[in-house]
Amino acid sequence: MKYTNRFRTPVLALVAGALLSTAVAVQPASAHDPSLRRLADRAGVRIGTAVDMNALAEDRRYRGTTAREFDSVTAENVMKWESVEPQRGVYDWKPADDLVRYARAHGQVVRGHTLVWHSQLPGWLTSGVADGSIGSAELRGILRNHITTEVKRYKGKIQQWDVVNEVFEEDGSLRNSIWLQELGPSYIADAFRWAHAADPKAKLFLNDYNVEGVNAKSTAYYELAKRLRAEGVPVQGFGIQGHLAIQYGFPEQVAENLARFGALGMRTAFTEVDVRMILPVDATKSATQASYFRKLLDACLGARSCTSFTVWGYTDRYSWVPGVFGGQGAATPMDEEYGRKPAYGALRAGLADGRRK
Ligand code: 9MR
Repeated sequence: MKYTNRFRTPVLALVAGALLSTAVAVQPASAHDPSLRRLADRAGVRIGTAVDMNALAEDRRYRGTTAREFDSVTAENVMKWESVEPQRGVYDWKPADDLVRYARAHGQVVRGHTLVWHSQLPGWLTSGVADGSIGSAELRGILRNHITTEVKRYKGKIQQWDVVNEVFEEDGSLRNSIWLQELGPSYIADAFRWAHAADPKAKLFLNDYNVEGVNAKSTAYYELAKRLRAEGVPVQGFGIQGHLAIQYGFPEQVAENLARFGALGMRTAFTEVDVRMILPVDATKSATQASYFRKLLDACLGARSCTSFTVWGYTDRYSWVPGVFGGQGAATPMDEEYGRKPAYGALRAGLADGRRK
């Protein structure tokens, strides 16, 4: 599929704005409104979204809005191992290639997600480890090959890679994944070294949830990053997913957390922000949600280390939340009809206010 930018000329933008405003919008879109990406550009930060490749193929509004509003994209699923190598040695790069092409056509950078994770692994790999047909030495070679092959394929086209994802438990102990069990803790440093060898210019990130504020888990990342960097391991960034829920309250000490990673000389990024709630939506919950988006964005804009702010989907039409958390949802800045919620307005206002000096 060939993707074109429908919003390049003012005339086309007017038509697109009219199309968008026919939706049941909480706040109608106007072609004269500056997009999030334009405001982000002025503020000196990337504004990103996870992209659902099925939606991108099938939904014209989704394609247009993704291009209009964002200057960074992350593959929600199609760069994960089970997607790119569903059978051993049999690769399917098509949807990931499509995203990279779409990004290029629309002047967007790409965040790569993700190389080493305990989840969404291909069945051939997990069953091979479970039945003992893949031993530890072979598994290490398989991991090395996976990282090298994928990172090389997109060399020069991925700005930041989430190299290892979700490797700590809430108490700060290493997650008991097949990687830890089979390879021991050194798999983390190895993964960064292999990724760096494959694309020396890509910025390489650790990435996790529940690490917005200062807590046992984020402190475990801080100590790990400090140690790895002291050992010369190429770890350049800390990705904070930002999956929040209004019923649990806003995390504490977010600014302090960003600052300590910045002090290590690292970049930081919010990589998967969404703010869910117990349904149904009401005005109070929407306002709280908006304030959470704004506070995370302000934390990013207040930290020199924070170079990008990515939402994990921008419309409730395609959000992962209701499928995983029963009775919860409405977690993104636009409703299912692309109507702009207060959360969208909060992002816009935050970006318009720009960086705090
Ligand atoms: O949004 C993703 C969803 O479509 C997948 O089914 C799910 C599989 O585990 O992964 C979701 O994305 C996750 C991301 O890759 C890592 N952090 C948590 C995200 C939400 O579960």
